[in-house]
Amino acid sequence: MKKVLVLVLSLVLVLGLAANASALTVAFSQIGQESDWRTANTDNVKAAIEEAGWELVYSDGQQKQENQIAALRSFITQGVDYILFTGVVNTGWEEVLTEVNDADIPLLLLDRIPDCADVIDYKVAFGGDFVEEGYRMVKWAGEYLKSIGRDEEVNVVIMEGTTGASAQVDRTTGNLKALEEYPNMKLVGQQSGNFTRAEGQAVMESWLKSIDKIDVLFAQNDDMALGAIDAIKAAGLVPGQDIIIVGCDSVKAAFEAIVAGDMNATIECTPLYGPFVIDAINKLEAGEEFDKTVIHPEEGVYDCVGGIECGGSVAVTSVKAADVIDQRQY
Ligand code: GYE
Repeated sequence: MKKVLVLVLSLVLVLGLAANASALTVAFSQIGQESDWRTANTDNVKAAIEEAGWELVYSDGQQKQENQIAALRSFITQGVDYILFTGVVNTGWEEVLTEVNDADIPLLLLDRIPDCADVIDYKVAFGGDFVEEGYRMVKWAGEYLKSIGRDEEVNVVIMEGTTGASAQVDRTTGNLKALEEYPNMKLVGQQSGNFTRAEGQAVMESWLKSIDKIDVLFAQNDDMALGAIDAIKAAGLVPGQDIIIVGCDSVKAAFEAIVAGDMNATIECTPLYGPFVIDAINKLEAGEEFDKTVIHPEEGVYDCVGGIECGGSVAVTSVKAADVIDQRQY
């Protein structure tokens, strides 16, 4: 009887130790929930961590840098094993990320890479090629206009994301680079809609009052495009026809708008970072080497017609949204 008891207790102890060794605590400082892309990104990373059996400490920054700084400091106090970080803007992180380094907590940068990345220590940075995405937005419209025989001068507006976020800075760079190749596109408005539907709608409302004629809207994310569509309809115009609308992200709501004829195209930017995070942490745990900077190759462009060649550094031909809408999960 005594022997059995000793055996059972030893087993409990061994299992307990094993469980403890694998139970990592992973903290995630996320920007907020400003868009469908962000929601998909949060859900995907959270689910992957939970599936791996690790503990998640999640903090929603509600679009405020000071909230994110406070969250990072609290992660340090809690002594978490890993920190995942996406910064709402590019600047102002050096002090707190140095504190993370001093606490010896491995840092993984997701999505937006802060300006101080060259002076702080991080294990891996994973993001999209935002310049390429911005380039494709304009190139798609330029080639689409050509394909429907519209070679007259057109007025275009750029609705930018959160000012100072790498997705805004780089998509703007890509937008302007491609505009140089299409002299028939005249830039008549450029303003931030903060990556949200509500601000996208408000910016479009004010443009429709102050600009005589808008032919093309480049919205640096789909949520702003969807907000703008509401404003265009409210002004008695037909979105997708009177104003050609190109978004970015390729969320399901944009596919639906394209299928409904309200929007014309959206550029892919994947939010699905979960598998990458798990792989990176497993490799770090095993002491394996891997690439420090991973830029995700953006795959698709989805639109109302299909067959438009609109790649920049990588060739890509658009696919009709109606043909793939059922496969889109988010
Ligand atoms: O496009 C937008 C989100 O940083 C790539 O942020 C991300 C962008 C995405 O709010 O919808």
